[in-house]
Amino acid sequence: PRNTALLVSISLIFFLVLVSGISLNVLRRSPKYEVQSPIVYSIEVVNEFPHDPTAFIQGLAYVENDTLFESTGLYGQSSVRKVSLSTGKAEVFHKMDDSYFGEGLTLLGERLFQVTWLKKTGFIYDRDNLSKVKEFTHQMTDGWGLATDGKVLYGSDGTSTLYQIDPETFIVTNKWVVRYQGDEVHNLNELEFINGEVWANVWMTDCIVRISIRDGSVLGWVLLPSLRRKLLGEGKQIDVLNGIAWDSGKNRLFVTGKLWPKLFEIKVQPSK
Ligand code: DDQ
Ligand code: CA
Repeated sequence: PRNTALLVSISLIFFLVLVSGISLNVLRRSPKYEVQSPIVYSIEVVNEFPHDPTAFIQGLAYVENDTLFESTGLYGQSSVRKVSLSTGKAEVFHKMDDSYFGEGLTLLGERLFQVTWLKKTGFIYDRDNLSKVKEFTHQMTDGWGLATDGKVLYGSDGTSTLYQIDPETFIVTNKWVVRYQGDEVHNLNELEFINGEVWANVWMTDCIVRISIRDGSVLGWVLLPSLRRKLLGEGKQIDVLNGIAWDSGKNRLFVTGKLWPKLFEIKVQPSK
């Protein structure tokens, strides 16, 4: 009986050592944050278009026929515009009420959706004449960026959260905290839905972050410092990079910024 007790205790200790060894190993192999290896992309300018240097761009969307929709900010100067790509001129112009600061804008079906800074009020416009059709209230903490996959809306509010929003009820149907190697990516601003990903300008940086809507993880960083530098080098009085638009028909990517006299068509490639 003494031998049996000894044998049982020895096997028990052996078993415990084995189990803890295995679990330690497992722990070591699964760190708290999955180590991601997002790709860094650089850009190449393939086309330059003239752009209104007085437009404080807060929302940008491409639709079809070389036509863009733009939302501009600043109190007293906020607007929604239907703009010709080649001339940069507004073909249709809607001046917003002076108490609103225009922000993200996107076209879903026949309706243009826009959010506004420091207010939870958004607007829906007719895509042809830009007349106001409706007002809505959203559930984000603020209105910054807006995009769509053709079914639902995606929104940002300057935090690290990306929201999925029902375009009929404006209820938040999903949300993700955007993280890069465990750290939150704050200041998510103008958005664009591109091939299943959401791309976001990070406010006050020359970076666009590519976000997975599977889990909010960062799929890549697009670095664009060359654009703002080029314009500053030309002595232009400009603000930050802001505005991404995707032409899904011709796979063209457009970017511009606040008070930028140009809109660029760019290609992105993994940087070496
Ligand atoms: N947001 O784009 C980050 C959401 C808002 C930016 C608001 C910047 C106001 C600047 C006012 C400058 C006056 C020339
Ligand atoms: Ca956009």
